[in-house]
Amino acid sequence: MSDFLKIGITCYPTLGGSGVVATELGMLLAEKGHEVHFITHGMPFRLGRFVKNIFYHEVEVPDYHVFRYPPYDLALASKLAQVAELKDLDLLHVHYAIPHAVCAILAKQMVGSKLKVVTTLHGTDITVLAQDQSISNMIQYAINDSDAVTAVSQDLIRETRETLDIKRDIDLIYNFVDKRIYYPHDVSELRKEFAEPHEKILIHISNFRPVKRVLDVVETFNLVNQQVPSKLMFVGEGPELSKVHQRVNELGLNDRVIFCGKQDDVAKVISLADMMLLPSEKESFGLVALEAMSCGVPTVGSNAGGIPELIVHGQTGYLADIGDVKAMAAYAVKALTDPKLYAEMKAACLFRAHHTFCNDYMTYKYEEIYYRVTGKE
Ligand code: U5P
Repeated sequence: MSDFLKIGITCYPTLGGSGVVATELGMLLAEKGHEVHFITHGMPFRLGRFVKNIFYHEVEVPDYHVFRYPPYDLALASKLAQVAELKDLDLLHVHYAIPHAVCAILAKQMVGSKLKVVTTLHGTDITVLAQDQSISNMIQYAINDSDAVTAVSQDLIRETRETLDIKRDIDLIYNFVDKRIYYPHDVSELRKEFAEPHEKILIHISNFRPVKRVLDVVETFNLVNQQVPSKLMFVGEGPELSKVHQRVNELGLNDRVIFCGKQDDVAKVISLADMMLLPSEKESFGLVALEAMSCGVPTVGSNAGGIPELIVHGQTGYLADIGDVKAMAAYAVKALTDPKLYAEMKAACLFRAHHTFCNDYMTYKYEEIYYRVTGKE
């Protein structure tokens, strides 16, 4: 592979696994010499710094009084076509079918078929939107008419095929983390601010939406704390946060639970912890569990969606049925009270994250798809 490509990337720029992975992929592709154009409605979270080969084009949405709803989708399609022509892009890699793949297909129709469209499915557009009859035919069209489609877990591919009438191949490319950022940071001094030496630290990071089952995190922690003195760190914000505050209060755990709010330097925060809790009801991949794994922190999670593809039960963490907080707590206690087992799990986490979910390999897999659809070499 030698030709450098000109790649447009569109993602949701705010917090969330898809935007994080899209941004990291763009940065890795730019480092390899490709020209990467982010075309989004806001600066992607984590893009911030100036990097050679990376360009940012903001989508501005017209807001004339005649529009009852400002036409973001059309503004995006128009911008994608403009940037594709101006910069002679080879392809658009869009994260999420709705609306991004639809907009990219429209842009391709405006620019000409030389422009290719690669769509990555991250979950919500299948697990939530595709169930909605008012929009499912559009998602199906976007998937069937992209030049290539990837999904972040085998489970998501299965669900996509079960939910929609899909006639094409879908490539599996797991999410990844940059191992130069996600590794066990030395936080021994900082840790003293949060926990006594004999205490363990459990952590949960999410957008606190109902699917994350954040109250299960509290219940699991409560059971663990009764056997192993511990602290719980919550990172992120979202709709269920107030319920968490209330439950923590009811259980008298205020001095044991730390609400960190949204954080940027997640690798450092995770390195403070001994165990990640991810009891989600639905999770197409579970990026925070991989981030934890890459920092040498095992996860106790639910047996939902793509989580079992990520966590090897008994080796890099434990899996329990959705809502089974007793089992989750028992697994956490088992690992936290057996230093030999814990050390083995930590080593297994680092090995699996840095080999199976290696950023170099996943970037290479995306490049392979780009070369396949463009016919370049
Ligand atoms: N995230 C942050 N800061 C926060 C909360 C979440 O950086 O305060 C990141 C996680 O580290 C992860 C993504 O990369 O957002 C959420 O992934 P997911 O839950 O959508 O899989």
